[in-house]
Amino acid sequence: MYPLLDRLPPRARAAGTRAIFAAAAFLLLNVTSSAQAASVGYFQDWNDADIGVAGWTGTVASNLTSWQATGGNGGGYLRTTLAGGGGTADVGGRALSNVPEMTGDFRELFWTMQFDIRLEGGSADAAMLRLQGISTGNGWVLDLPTGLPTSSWSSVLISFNGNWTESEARDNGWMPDNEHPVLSPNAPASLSWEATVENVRALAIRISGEGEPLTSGLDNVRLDGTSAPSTPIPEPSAALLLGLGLLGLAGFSQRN
Ligand SMILES: [Ca+2]
Repeated sequence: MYPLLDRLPPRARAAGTRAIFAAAAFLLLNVTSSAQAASVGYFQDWNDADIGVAGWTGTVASNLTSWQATGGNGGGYLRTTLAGGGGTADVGGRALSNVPEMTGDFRELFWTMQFDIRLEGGSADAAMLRLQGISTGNGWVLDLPTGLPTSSWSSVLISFNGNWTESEARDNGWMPDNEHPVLSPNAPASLSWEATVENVRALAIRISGEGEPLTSGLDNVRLDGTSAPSTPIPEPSAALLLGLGLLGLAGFSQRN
């Protein structure tokens, strides 16, 4: 059935079989590597002893972050307090220059962000995820899908695509600061979506509300970026079939 191999002397036939195995392995390896996605990841649970705020701070002097060793959704957590009441409090805010996984060029990747959040003092009228553009600090916000945090921990999962156009971002609930009902009174004109994701300065989880002090907790923050679904992935089926076929041929030859 495989006349070329069958006509060879036994040693040459064995060498040919080994070569077929090597070719098949090479093809299969290439299929595996081409299917692997580029990715970045960040996780913080504030559980390590004395980890502190781990690079997260507020955005104004009266907006304080502190590490709490217990009371989180497992172990420690990050507490943010806005002294002075009223106004707004950012959890996380601008400290993210110390968290390189949350800054820089967000294009070309599909992002998921997860975190646990709760309100500990005051009353919140809005909670949002904010992408801050690098040139002005302005950016785009998304109201949190679970609504306002409560005294118990709420888990939030947000997905967004760095390849979105501005209209696609709007279709998915994002809006520039200066169009958000809570932020707009103090927000100058915002960057475009494209300019924001091109060079992100910080990811902020922001709670706005009233009461003194407005206090919130944050735990188990996870941000993952993987190859965006809209990015074409090399079609592996041809190489995969060829590799599997060669493996079958080599196995048949060995049995014979
Ligand atoms: Ca924790």
